[in-house]
Amino acid sequence: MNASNFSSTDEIRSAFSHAMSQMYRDEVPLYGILMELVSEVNREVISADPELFKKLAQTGEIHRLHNERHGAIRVGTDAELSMLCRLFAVMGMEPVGYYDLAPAGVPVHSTAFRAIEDAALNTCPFRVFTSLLRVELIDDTELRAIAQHLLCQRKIFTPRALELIEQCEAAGGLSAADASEFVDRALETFRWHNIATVSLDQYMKLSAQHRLIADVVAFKGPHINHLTPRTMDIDAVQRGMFMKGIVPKAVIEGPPRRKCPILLRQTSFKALEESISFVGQEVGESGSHSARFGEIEQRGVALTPKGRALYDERLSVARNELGEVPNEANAAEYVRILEKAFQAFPDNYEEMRSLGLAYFRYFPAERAMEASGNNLQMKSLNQLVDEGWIRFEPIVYEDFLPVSAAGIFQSNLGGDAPPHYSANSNQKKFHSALGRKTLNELELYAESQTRSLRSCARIMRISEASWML
Ligand code: OOG
Ligand code: NI
Repeated sequence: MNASNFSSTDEIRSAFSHAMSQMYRDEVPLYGILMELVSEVNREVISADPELFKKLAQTGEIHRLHNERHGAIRVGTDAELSMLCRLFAVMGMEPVGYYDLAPAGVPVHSTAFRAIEDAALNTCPFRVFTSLLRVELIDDTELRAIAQHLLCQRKIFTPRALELIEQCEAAGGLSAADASEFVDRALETFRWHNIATVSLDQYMKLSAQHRLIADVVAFKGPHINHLTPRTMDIDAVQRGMFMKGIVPKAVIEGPPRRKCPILLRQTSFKALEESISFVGQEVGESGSHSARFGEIEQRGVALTPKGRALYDERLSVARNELGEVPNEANAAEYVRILEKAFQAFPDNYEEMRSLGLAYFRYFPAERAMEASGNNLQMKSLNQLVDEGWIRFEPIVYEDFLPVSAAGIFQSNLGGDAPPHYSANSNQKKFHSALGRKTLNELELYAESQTRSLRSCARIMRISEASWML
């Protein structure tokens, strides 16, 4: 079989994302209700803004608005993580970014599997936030040994999915029929099981260490714990959840509401309490576990290291002023403090661009057609933009934020104050578990920006300008 007979990785990823969405809606009906709310809000925002409608229609995004943007899973061993890496590679998803959540009291480190090419992201931006439990952070040695034993024994992949991964790696792709079978068999890994692999007593002990440890160790596999559609107005969805009787987390994570959105804002409804049968229980007896929730996201422009440092600084100014973790009781106060702290972050694209705070994609403007008669060679990029030769658009942030991710974890793991882990961040260990290095997200945005500048220069016949390097 030659490459042209293979399904494209974009096709496989789209099919997988649809199958996952269908499975999750069937399993968690409340998530279906959230999806309806998100669609309603998106429809309202778009019908009130004809310009936005035109833009979404032009880029084709209008058809993809209702597709989920991300999901999340948690695994327990290096072998599970490295096999997941190979499974996601079949769908054109690579590990991007390294997130250490231990400083925020969550005993995991994580990456996001996602497509990296602009065109692939446009076709299907689906990504999976994937966390590896840091078993070494279980301080009770006996419990740690039990956890390790349980994790080493379980088999989270179906034999057929494993065969198809190998076949894909050897041949360089999968036929349409094999791809469809792969999606079907790969999906099984992420299914919910309402039967635990431990007794209620063991579950309680694991849970007392950290609820997340119980969520990873006590089950057959890494059930998908949430899916996240994109909304055009996250504040409206947050309000709407109250009206529909869905309980949202206390605050929206990330930056405050702005005219020019930056990075990522997220909120979720709280995880459901679900009935579970534990090992050794009599028929009719059961306990419960909460893990699964629904989340929504709104994305803005990707920030440069300088912009990101300013974001981190403003966020910590706000958190320090609040003096405690944002919660139900201080939510309104937190929003006020956050907005005040972010007044020092410019809220227009031109300023963010000229100050080097964010990444942009550059295009030759209409005027560029007259470029050859003009001496553009000596002009700076700012001059070319100011004089209308080149225009620019924000590059959307495709990744995650560790403080926000920790907030999402915490609000779904229940009430207790987060524990303090003194363990160091350990990216090297994560890479060795993964079987490869994670890609640096900042480099990906910078490359995208540079590619767009080079193409402007080519079209406008400018050579060796410092701004295209
Ligand atoms: C992942 C939480 C992080 C996000 O959107 O930041 C996350 C988890 O709960 O497993 O999904
Ligand atoms: Ni999420």
